[in-house]
Parts: sequence; structure tokens; C-alpha cells
Amino acid sequence: SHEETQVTTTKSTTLGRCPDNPPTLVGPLHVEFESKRTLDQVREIISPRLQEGGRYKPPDCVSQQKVAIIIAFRNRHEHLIHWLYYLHPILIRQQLDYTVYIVNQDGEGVFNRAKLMNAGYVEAMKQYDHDCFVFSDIDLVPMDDRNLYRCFDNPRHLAVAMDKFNFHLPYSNFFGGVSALSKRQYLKINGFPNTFWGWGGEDDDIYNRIVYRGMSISRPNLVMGKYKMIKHKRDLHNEPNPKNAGKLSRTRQTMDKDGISSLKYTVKEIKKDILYTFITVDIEAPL
Ligand code: UD2
Ligand code: MN
Repeated sequence: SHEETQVTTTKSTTLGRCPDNPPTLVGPLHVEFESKRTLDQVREIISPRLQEGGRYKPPDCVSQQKVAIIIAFRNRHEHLIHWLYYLHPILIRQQLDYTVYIVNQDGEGVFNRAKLMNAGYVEAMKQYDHDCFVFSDIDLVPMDDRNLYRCFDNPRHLAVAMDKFNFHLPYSNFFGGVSALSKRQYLKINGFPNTFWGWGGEDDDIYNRIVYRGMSISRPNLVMGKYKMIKHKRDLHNEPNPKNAGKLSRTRQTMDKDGISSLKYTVKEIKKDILYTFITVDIEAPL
């Protein structure tokens, strides 16, 4: 009837903003990677709450940000399962409007974490009007759900207390693991470098960019910022690159040329699973 329609309309237009402190957070979490988990098990548990592509929107309030979670990836399928198993419920409790993007490097060339993140930024923006980007390793799971996967007034470093560093920062300028930048903050630093091939240094270059653009680093405290990293060996084709450390003294000169402004890659495939959007990209990696 006419009256019922009225009621429904009123209800959907009066959804309030989600609160700054999500009410259903639980605090410290038990995290372990010994359990054997399969993608199908995780799908069964989580997918009723998600939309295709690994997307979620809280039903009862309007999120203040549209978050893209971007993960640089190649050949870490077991880690992906653990990550999805733990992160989706956390992100849902945080009442985020979010989408998970797995950016998969095509081929066997040298890995490039930061360039994959840049490609993830561009591809995510084609999918949805995101205004916040959380860049994460596939092997890092937060041990406290109060560590919010959203953006702050300054670029945020989230992985401040990892088990492998004895739950401390390894050094004060450390920016590795998990970080969050708003669209504005990301564009202000011309995105991430594309030229750090192999392991190491790209996170320090990003840190330099942030400081050179006059921003500071926001961080959770060492209690809420605890992380567990899945134990792993160094991957094939991601050897430490001795050239990378040397580039760090030149970030100020290189950052305007090397970044989102100079990014070149091609999309090979986009696959939407219920748990994530999987984007395979050719980033012109040297062999
Ligand atoms: C550290 C940093 C990481 C990055 C890296 C240097 C931590 C926890 N993280 O990670 O943010 O700065 O050093 O580059 O200290 N990956 C794949 N497949 C590969 C290789 C890498 O998926 O073959 C991805 C994956 O998401 C992984 C990430 O790249 O978590 C970083 O590589 P890593 O885990 O081997 O390096 P790690 O733990 O030293
Ligand atoms: Mn790792």
C-alpha cells in the first residue's frame, strides 16, 4: 500500500553515519595459522555477508569512507586463505564499506610490491569511488580488531608491533607491512615508486615521500597494533635487491617522476570471487 511504501522510503533515507568507534569490536584476538583451512570453508562462513568481488557495506549505517584493501600477490594461496578467514570478520565488525583487491603479478619476472600496489590503486578506482586505500602484505593478520583499516588525517602505518620484531617497531621510520593512505594523501606523494624491483626498500621510499610532502605518520599504539606474520621463506624471484637501498638517498629528486604519474602495466585478467577481486597484471618485470 501507499503507506507502507512511505515507511520503507523514510527508513532507507535516514540511515545514520556509522559511529567513529564501531560498537561490536572485541579487542585482542586469537590468531593461529596451524589449522588447515580451505577456500571453500572460508566461503561458506563469510560469503553470505558479502557481495561479489569481496565487497561489504554495513546494513545499518553509512560508512564514512569507501575503503579499497590492496594486496600485492604472487603464489601465496595458502596465506590468502588465512588472511581472508581472519580479515573479513574483522573488517565487517569495523563497519567498513570495503572491497578486497588481490593484485597478482603475472609471469616469473622479478617481484615488485610497490608497483603492484600502484596498479591496484588504478584498478580499484575503476571499480568504485574509493577514497581510502589500505595496502597490505598477504601474510599479516592483526591481533586486535581495534586497529582500524581506514584512513586518518595523516598517512597511517598499522603494522607497528609484529611478532617477528618482538612486538616493536624494528626502527622508528619503519613503514612496511600494512599502511593506509587516503586518495588525497596517496596522490600528494605521486603514489608509490615503480622502480624497486625485488625485496626491500620500497617501504622506506614511501616513508620518505610522505615526509618530503610535509605529512607525518599516524600509528596505533603497541597494544592495538599487534600483528602475526605467517612464517615463510623468501620467495623465488624476490631476492633482496642491493640497488634499492642506494636509491633511498634520492627519493626527493625521483618521486615526482617515478610513481603513479609514470605507471605502465597491462591487465591480463580480472576475476571476481565472492571473497575478493583478483586482478592479474603484467608489470613488465625483468627476468
Ligand atoms: C617486509 C615488509 C613488506 C615489504 C618487504 C620488502 C614486513 C612484515 N613486511 O616483508 O611490507 O616492505 O619487507 O619488500 O616487514 N609477495 C607475494 N609473492 C612473492 C613475494 C612477495 O605475494 O613471491 C607479497 C606478499 O603479499 C608478501 C609481500 O609481498 O607478504 C612482502 O614480501 P615478503 O613477505 O616476502 O617480505 P617480508 O616478510 O620481509
Ligand atoms: Mn612476509
